[in-house]
Amino acid sequence: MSRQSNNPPSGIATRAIHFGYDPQKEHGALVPPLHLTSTFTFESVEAGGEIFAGEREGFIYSRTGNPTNDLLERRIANLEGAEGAIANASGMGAISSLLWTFLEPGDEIITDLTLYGCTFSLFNHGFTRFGITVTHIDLTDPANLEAAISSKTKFVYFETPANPNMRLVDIAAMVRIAHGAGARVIVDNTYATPVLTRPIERGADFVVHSATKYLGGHGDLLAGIIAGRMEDMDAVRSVGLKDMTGSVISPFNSMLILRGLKTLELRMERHCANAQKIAEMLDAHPGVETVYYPGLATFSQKELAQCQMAAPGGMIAFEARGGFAGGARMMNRLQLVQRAVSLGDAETLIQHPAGMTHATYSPEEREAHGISDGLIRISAGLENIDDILFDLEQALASG
Ligand code: 4LM
Repeated sequence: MSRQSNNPPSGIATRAIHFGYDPQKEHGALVPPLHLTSTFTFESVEAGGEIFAGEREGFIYSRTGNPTNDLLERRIANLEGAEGAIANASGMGAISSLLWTFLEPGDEIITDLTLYGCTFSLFNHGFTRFGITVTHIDLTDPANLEAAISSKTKFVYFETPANPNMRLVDIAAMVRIAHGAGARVIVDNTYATPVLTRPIERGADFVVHSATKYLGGHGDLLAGIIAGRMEDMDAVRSVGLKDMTGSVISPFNSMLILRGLKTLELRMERHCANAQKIAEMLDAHPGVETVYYPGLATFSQKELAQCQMAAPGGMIAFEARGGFAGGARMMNRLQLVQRAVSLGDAETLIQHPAGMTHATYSPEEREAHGISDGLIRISAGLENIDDILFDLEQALASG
């Protein structure tokens, strides 16, 4: 790699590998050390008091900060183009820590029709018990937000692409309308990752992630991320995370995510290439009714995908002929593709949202929120594409 010495590294893979770590400050260790400690010692009572009071730099206890977690947070903030980030024990922990910090009785959250099942449950079965209004509208049309937003709206919250049906939401349009009405925008960027979409660069106030998925990338941990402005991150760390959820990440998992990030861009390239081929095969297959993938010419929001995503992503949704029964028969015949929830792993995964990840919706809610009973979701893995296609085709062929 040749570059001028006064030109800082700017590529996303380079930053995912190097940002925020100087080996010379850690005995020359190429790989950052893992600080597996719950608490930190103070050189004196006075020094401890000063660190607690924020008058002196230093770590106190790993619920409020840990050097390994801190490196992960700074690195992900850098990749997202955010001032700061906070790592959490899970994606649900991140969403809860963020929202519990700011929501008050009487506030409204406006959100899209489609959300991951447990986020839907947190909003509709959790927050609504505490005097918070959750309004679901179709955010794929910005005019709907324009019509619904009011002075009570504190947050506009959405996933893009949405789990599981791949609806896209125009981040810049949401930001323009929300900010005009004094509301702030939270984007769940789990499906896209900062390699494909950087919501904060499009004006969003917060990004959340299930880092369990592509960021970790190996299916061996649970984690979540919140990214945004530093003053908001300070508030979340000292209120929502520290006192309300306590959903702090283990430094061990931070280390695994730091390792995963080194290959994030490479992995996304392969996830996207494999997903494109899978989507094209399904689209042409007589055993398949409809395929939802932003890289297909038939995708209804293809233009938005091209403007907002660097590539169409690694997730696909489809409906098999014969509805749920047809889909289930096909899924049960798979040999290589694994029947499992979660996504973003090396292994290609397949699951049935209505019965699994989105079983938190009632059947009526699923119908109203665009999650059909026959929908099947694939997370394209990193295997050789011919092997994935062979397995899917043999499972579809038997009818
Ligand atoms: C799944 N998803 O879909 P933790 N945001 C999005 C998600 O997809 C998820 C979370 C948050 C799945 C889990 C079983 C868009 C999770 C929640 O699972 O708490 O890390 O993230 O298969």
